[in-house]
Amino acid sequence: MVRRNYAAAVLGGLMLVSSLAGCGDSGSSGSEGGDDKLVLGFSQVGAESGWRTANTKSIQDSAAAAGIELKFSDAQGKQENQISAIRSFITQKVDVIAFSPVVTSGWDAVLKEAKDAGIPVILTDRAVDSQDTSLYASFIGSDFVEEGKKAGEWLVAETKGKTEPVNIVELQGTTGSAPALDRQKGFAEVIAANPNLKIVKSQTGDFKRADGKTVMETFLQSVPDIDVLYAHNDDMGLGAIEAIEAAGKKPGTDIKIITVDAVKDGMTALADGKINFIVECSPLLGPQLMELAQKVDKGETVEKRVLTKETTFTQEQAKTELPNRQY
Ligand code: GYE
Repeated sequence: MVRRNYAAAVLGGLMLVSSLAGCGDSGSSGSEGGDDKLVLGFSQVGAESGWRTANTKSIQDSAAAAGIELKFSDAQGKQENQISAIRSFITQKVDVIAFSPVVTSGWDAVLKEAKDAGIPVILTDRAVDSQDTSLYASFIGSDFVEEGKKAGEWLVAETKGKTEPVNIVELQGTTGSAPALDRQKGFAEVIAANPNLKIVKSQTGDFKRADGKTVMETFLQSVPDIDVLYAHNDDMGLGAIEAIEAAGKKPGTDIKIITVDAVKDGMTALADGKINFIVECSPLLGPQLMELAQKVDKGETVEKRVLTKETTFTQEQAKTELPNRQY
Protein backbone atom coordinates (compact mmCIF):
# COMPACT_ATOMS: atom_id res chain seq x y z
CA MET A 1 0.00 0.00 0.00
CA VAL A 2 2.80 2.36 0.91
CA ARG A 3 4.30 1.85 -2.48
CA ARG A 4 1.03 2.83 -4.14
CA ASN A 5 1.18 6.10 -2.28
CA TYR A 6 4.68 6.60 -3.61
CA ALA A 7 3.57 5.82 -7.10
CA ALA A 8 0.63 8.17 -6.65
CA ALA A 9 2.98 10.85 -5.38
CA VAL A 10 5.16 10.39 -8.45
CA LEU A 11 2.07 10.55 -10.64
CA GLY A 12 0.83 13.63 -8.76
CA GLY A 13 4.14 15.32 -9.42
CA LEU A 14 3.99 14.31 -13.05
CA MET A 15 0.50 15.65 -13.59
CA LEU A 16 1.27 18.88 -11.82
CA VAL A 17 4.44 19.48 -13.81
CA SER A 18 2.89 18.56 -17.12
CA SER A 19 -0.17 20.72 -16.55
CA LEU A 20 2.03 23.68 -15.63
CA ALA A 21 4.70 23.12 -18.23
CA GLY A 22 2.65 21.82 -21.11
CA CYS A 23 3.50 19.10 -23.55
CA GLY A 24 7.07 18.90 -24.78
CA ASP A 25 8.39 21.21 -22.10
CA SER A 26 11.31 20.22 -19.92
CA GLY A 27 11.38 19.18 -16.31
CA SER A 28 8.78 16.44 -16.18
CA SER A 29 9.47 14.01 -13.38
CA GLY A 30 13.18 14.23 -13.80
CA SER A 31 13.30 13.02 -17.38
CA GLU A 32 16.37 14.36 -19.12
CA GLY A 33 14.63 14.13 -22.45
CA GLY A 34 12.25 16.83 -21.35
CA ASP A 35 9.09 15.18 -22.66
CA ASP A 36 6.64 13.19 -20.60
CA LYS A 37 8.05 9.79 -21.60
CA LEU A 38 8.25 7.33 -18.77
CA VAL A 39 11.89 6.92 -17.75
CA LEU A 40 12.86 3.43 -16.60
CA GLY A 41 16.24 2.74 -15.03
CA PHE A 42 17.20 -0.91 -15.44
CA SER A 43 20.19 -2.58 -13.83
CA GLN A 44 21.04 -5.86 -15.55
CA VAL A 45 23.14 -8.61 -13.93
CA GLY A 46 25.62 -8.87 -16.81
CA ALA A 47 25.98 -11.01 -19.92
CA GLU A 48 26.83 -14.38 -18.36
CA SER A 49 24.59 -16.59 -20.50
CA GLY A 50 22.44 -16.92 -23.61
CA TRP A 51 19.44 -16.44 -21.34
CA ARG A 52 20.77 -13.10 -20.15
CA THR A 53 21.48 -11.87 -23.69
CA ALA A 54 17.92 -12.74 -24.72
CA ASN A 55 16.57 -11.06 -21.59
CA THR A 56 18.48 -7.84 -22.30
CA LYS A 57 17.21 -7.79 -25.88
CA SER A 58 13.64 -8.39 -24.73
CA ILE A 59 13.85 -5.47 -22.29
CA GLN A 60 15.46 -3.09 -24.80
CA ASP A 61 13.06 -3.99 -27.63
CA SER A 62 9.94 -3.77 -25.53
CA ALA A 63 10.96 -0.44 -23.97
CA ALA A 64 11.37 0.98 -27.47
CA ALA A 65 8.04 -0.51 -28.57
CA ALA A 66 6.25 0.93 -25.53
CA GLY A 67 7.79 4.40 -25.98
CA ILE A 68 9.62 4.12 -22.66
CA GLU A 69 12.99 5.80 -22.22
CA LEU A 70 15.30 3.06 -20.95
CA LYS A 71 18.42 3.84 -18.95
CA PHE A 72 20.23 0.52 -19.17
CA SER A 73 23.16 -0.37 -16.95
CA ASP A 74 25.20 -3.59 -17.05
CA ALA A 75 26.55 -4.61 -13.61
CA GLN A 76 29.02 -7.17 -14.97
CA GLY A 77 27.98 -9.66 -12.32
CA LYS A 78 28.80 -7.39 -9.37
CA GLN A 79 26.34 -6.39 -6.69
CA GLU A 80 28.26 -3.20 -5.90
CA ASN A 81 27.80 -2.08 -9.51
CA GLN A 82 24.07 -2.70 -9.25
CA ILE A 83 23.87 -0.68 -6.04
CA SER A 84 25.73 2.25 -7.69
CA ALA A 85 23.47 2.02 -10.75
CA ILE A 86 20.36 2.17 -8.56
CA ARG A 87 21.77 5.14 -6.64
CA SER A 88 22.50 6.89 -9.91
CA PHE A 89 18.93 6.24 -11.11
CA ILE A 90 17.68 7.80 -7.87
CA THR A 91 19.88 10.88 -8.40
CA GLN A 92 18.63 11.14 -11.98
CA LYS A 93 15.06 10.96 -10.65
CA VAL A 94 13.90 8.25 -13.05
CA ASP A 95 10.20 7.38 -12.83
CA VAL A 96 10.62 3.64 -12.16
CA ILE A 97 13.61 1.45 -11.29
CA ALA A 98 13.81 -2.21 -12.27
CA PHE A 99 16.65 -4.63 -11.67
CA SER A 100 17.56 -8.27 -11.69
CA PRO A 101 19.38 -8.75 -8.37
CA VAL A 102 22.59 -10.72 -8.84
CA VAL A 103 22.27 -12.22 -5.34
CA THR A 104 19.34 -12.34 -2.93
CA SER A 105 20.77 -10.53 0.10
CA GLY A 106 22.05 -7.04 0.88
CA TRP A 107 19.45 -4.85 -0.82
CA ASP A 108 17.52 -3.28 2.07
CA ALA A 109 19.52 -0.05 2.33
CA VAL A 110 19.41 0.90 -1.35
CA LEU A 111 15.78 -0.17 -1.71
CA LYS A 112 14.96 2.07 1.23
CA GLU A 113 16.72 4.95 -0.52
CA ALA A 114 14.52 4.42 -3.60
CA LYS A 115 11.44 4.23 -1.42
CA ASP A 116 12.37 7.46 0.39
CA ALA A 117 12.85 9.13 -2.99
CA GLY A 118 9.35 8.01 -4.01
CA ILE A 119 10.58 5.85 -6.89
CA PRO A 120 8.83 2.48 -7.28
CA VAL A 121 11.06 -0.55 -7.82
CA ILE A 122 10.22 -3.68 -9.83
CA LEU A 123 12.29 -6.82 -9.36
CA THR A 124 12.73 -8.77 -12.55
CA ASP A 125 13.66 -12.43 -12.82
CA ARG A 126 15.47 -12.82 -9.46
CA ALA A 127 14.20 -12.34 -5.91
CA VAL A 128 15.65 -10.50 -2.91
CA ASP A 129 15.43 -11.80 0.65
CA SER A 130 14.24 -8.48 2.15
CA GLN A 131 11.66 -9.05 4.86
CA ASP A 132 10.01 -5.70 4.16
CA THR A 133 8.13 -6.38 0.95
CA SER A 134 6.96 -2.75 0.76
CA LEU A 135 10.47 -2.00 -0.52
CA TYR A 136 9.42 -3.10 -4.00
CA ALA A 137 6.22 -2.82 -6.01
CA SER A 138 6.28 -6.13 -7.82
CA PHE A 139 8.42 -9.13 -8.67
CA ILE A 140 8.15 -10.65 -12.14
CA GLY A 141 9.86 -13.92 -12.99
CA SER A 142 9.89 -17.69 -12.83
CA ASP A 143 9.36 -20.05 -9.93
CA PHE A 144 12.88 -21.46 -9.64
CA VAL A 145 12.00 -24.03 -6.97
CA GLU A 146 9.39 -25.41 -9.36
CA GLU A 147 12.03 -25.58 -12.10
CA GLY A 148 14.33 -27.59 -9.84
CA LYS A 149 11.44 -29.90 -9.00
CA LYS A 150 10.66 -30.50 -12.67
CA ALA A 151 14.31 -31.44 -13.24
CA GLY A 152 14.18 -33.85 -10.29
CA GLU A 153 10.87 -35.36 -11.37
CA TRP A 154 12.28 -36.21 -14.78
CA LEU A 155 15.21 -38.01 -13.17
CA VAL A 156 12.98 -39.89 -10.72
CA ALA A 157 10.81 -41.09 -13.63
CA GLU A 158 13.88 -41.93 -15.73
CA THR A 159 15.43 -44.09 -12.98
CA LYS A 160 12.14 -45.63 -11.82
CA GLY A 161 12.50 -49.20 -10.61
CA LYS A 162 16.28 -48.97 -10.35
CA THR A 163 17.88 -49.54 -6.99
CA GLU A 164 21.56 -49.29 -7.87
CA PRO A 165 23.30 -45.99 -7.00
CA VAL A 166 22.91 -43.10 -9.43
CA ASN A 167 25.80 -40.65 -9.08
CA ILE A 168 24.71 -37.10 -9.79
CA VAL A 169 26.98 -34.09 -10.18
CA GLU A 170 25.49 -30.62 -9.97
CA LEU A 171 26.69 -27.40 -11.60
CA GLN A 172 25.19 -24.60 -9.56
CA GLY A 173 24.46 -21.09 -10.78
CA THR A 174 25.97 -17.95 -9.27
CA THR A 175 26.51 -18.45 -5.54
CA GLY A 176 23.81 -16.74 -3.49
CA SER A 177 21.56 -16.02 -6.48
CA ALA A 178 17.88 -16.90 -6.28
CA PRO A 179 17.94 -19.29 -9.28
CA ALA A 180 20.94 -21.21 -7.88
CA LEU A 181 19.49 -21.50 -4.38
CA ASP A 182 16.01 -22.46 -5.55
CA ARG A 183 16.95 -24.80 -8.39
CA GLN A 184 19.17 -26.67 -5.97
CA LYS A 185 16.42 -26.81 -3.36
CA GLY A 186 13.61 -27.99 -5.66
CA PHE A 187 15.75 -30.71 -7.21
CA ALA A 188 17.07 -31.97 -3.85
CA GLU A 189 13.55 -32.08 -2.41
CA VAL A 190 12.22 -34.26 -5.19
CA ILE A 191 15.08 -36.74 -5.37
CA ALA A 192 15.24 -37.10 -1.55
CA ALA A 193 12.57 -39.81 -1.63
CA ASN A 194 14.93 -42.05 -3.65
CA PRO A 195 18.00 -42.83 -1.55
CA ASN A 196 19.87 -44.33 -4.52
CA LEU A 197 19.85 -40.92 -6.25
CA LYS A 198 22.88 -39.19 -4.76
CA ILE A 199 24.42 -35.80 -5.45
CA VAL A 200 28.11 -36.69 -5.18
CA LYS A 201 29.54 -33.30 -6.20
CA SER A 202 27.99 -29.86 -6.32
CA GLN A 203 29.86 -26.70 -7.25
CA THR A 204 29.20 -23.33 -8.82
CA GLY A 205 29.90 -22.69 -12.49
CA ASP A 206 28.57 -19.11 -12.17
CA PHE A 207 25.99 -19.71 -14.96
CA LYS A 208 28.86 -19.47 -17.50
CA ARG A 209 29.86 -21.87 -20.25
CA ALA A 210 33.61 -21.61 -19.58
CA ASP A 211 33.16 -22.28 -15.86
CA GLY A 212 30.80 -25.17 -16.60
CA LYS A 213 33.59 -26.73 -18.63
CA THR A 214 36.37 -26.31 -16.08
CA VAL A 215 34.27 -27.47 -13.13
CA MET A 216 33.07 -30.50 -15.09
CA GLU A 217 36.71 -31.34 -15.85
CA THR A 218 37.43 -31.51 -12.13
CA PHE A 219 34.26 -33.56 -11.52
CA LEU A 220 35.35 -36.05 -14.18
CA GLN A 221 38.78 -36.35 -12.59
CA SER A 222 37.49 -36.95 -9.08
CA VAL A 223 34.40 -39.10 -9.79
CA PRO A 224 35.06 -41.98 -12.20
CA ASP A 225 31.44 -43.09 -12.55
CA ILE A 226 29.23 -40.04 -13.05
CA ASP A 227 25.75 -41.08 -14.21
CA VAL A 228 23.95 -37.74 -14.31
CA LEU A 229 24.79 -34.05 -14.63
CA TYR A 230 22.25 -31.52 -13.38
CA ALA A 231 23.29 -28.03 -14.56
CA HIS A 232 21.36 -24.97 -13.36
CA ASN A 233 21.48 -23.51 -16.87
CA ASP A 234 22.08 -24.53 -20.49
CA ASP A 235 25.37 -22.64 -20.82
CA MET A 236 27.08 -24.55 -18.01
CA GLY A 237 25.67 -27.78 -19.44
CA LEU A 238 27.10 -26.90 -22.87
CA GLY A 239 30.51 -26.19 -21.35
CA ALA A 240 30.32 -29.50 -19.48
CA ILE A 241 29.51 -31.32 -22.73
CA GLU A 242 32.86 -30.15 -24.12
CA ALA A 243 34.63 -31.53 -21.03
CA ILE A 244 32.74 -34.83 -21.25
CA GLU A 245 33.60 -35.27 -24.94
CA ALA A 246 37.24 -34.37 -24.27
CA ALA A 247 37.28 -37.12 -21.63
CA GLY A 248 36.16 -39.61 -24.31
CA LYS A 249 32.60 -40.02 -23.00
CA LYS A 250 29.31 -39.54 -24.78
CA PRO A 251 27.14 -36.76 -23.34
CA GLY A 252 23.47 -37.75 -23.19
CA THR A 253 24.36 -41.46 -23.23
CA ASP A 254 27.26 -42.20 -20.85
CA ILE A 255 26.25 -39.25 -18.72
CA LYS A 256 22.63 -38.11 -18.74
CA ILE A 257 22.27 -34.32 -18.72
CA ILE A 258 19.48 -32.13 -17.36
CA THR A 259 19.63 -28.35 -17.72
CA VAL A 260 17.42 -25.28 -17.27
CA ASP A 261 16.58 -22.35 -19.64
CA ALA A 262 15.90 -23.86 -23.10
CA VAL A 263 17.82 -21.28 -25.13
CA LYS A 264 18.49 -22.17 -28.78
CA ASP A 265 21.95 -23.66 -28.18
CA GLY A 266 20.62 -25.81 -25.36
CA MET A 267 17.65 -26.94 -27.44
CA THR A 268 19.99 -27.82 -30.32
CA ALA A 269 22.09 -30.03 -28.03
CA LEU A 270 18.87 -31.59 -26.72
CA ALA A 271 17.62 -32.33 -30.25
CA ASP A 272 21.08 -33.76 -31.05
CA GLY A 273 20.86 -36.15 -28.09
CA LYS A 274 23.64 -34.53 -26.06
CA ILE A 275 21.25 -33.22 -23.40
CA ASN A 276 18.38 -35.40 -22.15
CA PHE A 277 15.91 -32.96 -20.63
CA ILE A 278 15.53 -29.17 -20.36
CA VAL A 279 13.31 -27.22 -18.00
CA GLU A 280 12.27 -24.00 -19.69
CA CYS A 281 12.86 -20.60 -18.08
CA SER A 282 11.66 -17.73 -20.22
CA PRO A 283 13.87 -14.65 -20.56
CA LEU A 284 11.20 -12.75 -22.52
CA LEU A 285 10.13 -10.61 -19.59
CA GLY A 286 10.30 -7.26 -21.43
CA PRO A 287 6.66 -6.77 -22.49
CA GLN A 288 5.26 -7.60 -19.05
CA LEU A 289 7.90 -5.47 -17.34
CA MET A 290 6.96 -2.43 -19.46
CA GLU A 291 3.29 -2.96 -18.68
CA LEU A 292 4.06 -3.16 -14.97
CA ALA A 293 6.28 -0.06 -15.12
CA GLN A 294 3.49 1.93 -16.78
CA LYS A 295 1.00 0.77 -14.19
CA VAL A 296 3.12 1.50 -11.11
CA ASP A 297 4.01 4.88 -12.57
CA LYS A 298 0.30 5.70 -12.81
CA GLY A 299 -0.29 4.50 -9.27
CA GLU A 300 -2.40 1.55 -10.40
CA THR A 301 -2.58 -1.58 -8.31
CA VAL A 302 -0.32 -4.33 -9.60
CA GLU A 303 0.21 -7.95 -8.64
CA LYS A 304 2.96 -8.30 -6.08
CA ARG A 305 4.16 -11.48 -7.81
CA VAL A 306 3.90 -12.03 -11.56
CA LEU A 307 4.80 -15.57 -12.54
CA THR A 308 6.25 -16.55 -15.91
CA LYS A 309 4.65 -19.47 -17.72
CA GLU A 310 7.01 -22.21 -18.81
CA THR A 311 7.23 -25.81 -19.87
CA THR A 312 9.78 -28.63 -20.20
CA PHE A 313 11.34 -30.33 -23.24
CA THR A 314 12.36 -33.88 -24.04
CA GLN A 315 14.65 -34.66 -26.99
CA GLU A 316 11.67 -35.35 -29.27
CA GLN A 317 9.88 -32.16 -28.22
CA ALA A 318 13.06 -30.15 -28.84
CA LYS A 319 13.14 -31.29 -32.47
CA THR A 320 9.62 -29.96 -33.01
CA GLU A 321 10.14 -26.76 -31.05
CA LEU A 322 13.57 -25.77 -32.37
CA PRO A 323 12.44 -24.05 -35.59
CA ASN A 324 10.11 -21.78 -33.58
CA ARG A 325 12.59 -20.92 -30.86
CA GLN A 326 12.94 -17.15 -30.50
CA TYR A 327 16.02 -17.07 -28.31
O1 GYE B 1 18.65 -19.26 -15.82
C1 GYE B 1 20.71 -18.16 -16.26
C2 GYE B 1 21.07 -16.73 -16.11
O2 GYE B 1 18.25 -15.51 -13.45
C3 GYE B 1 16.77 -16.96 -14.55
O3 GYE B 1 20.38 -16.33 -14.94
C4 GYE B 1 18.07 -16.26 -14.58
C5 GYE B 1 19.27 -17.14 -14.78
C6 GYE B 1 19.25 -18.04 -16.00
O4 GYE B 1 22.36 -16.46 -16.15
O5 GYE B 1 21.04 -18.66 -17.52
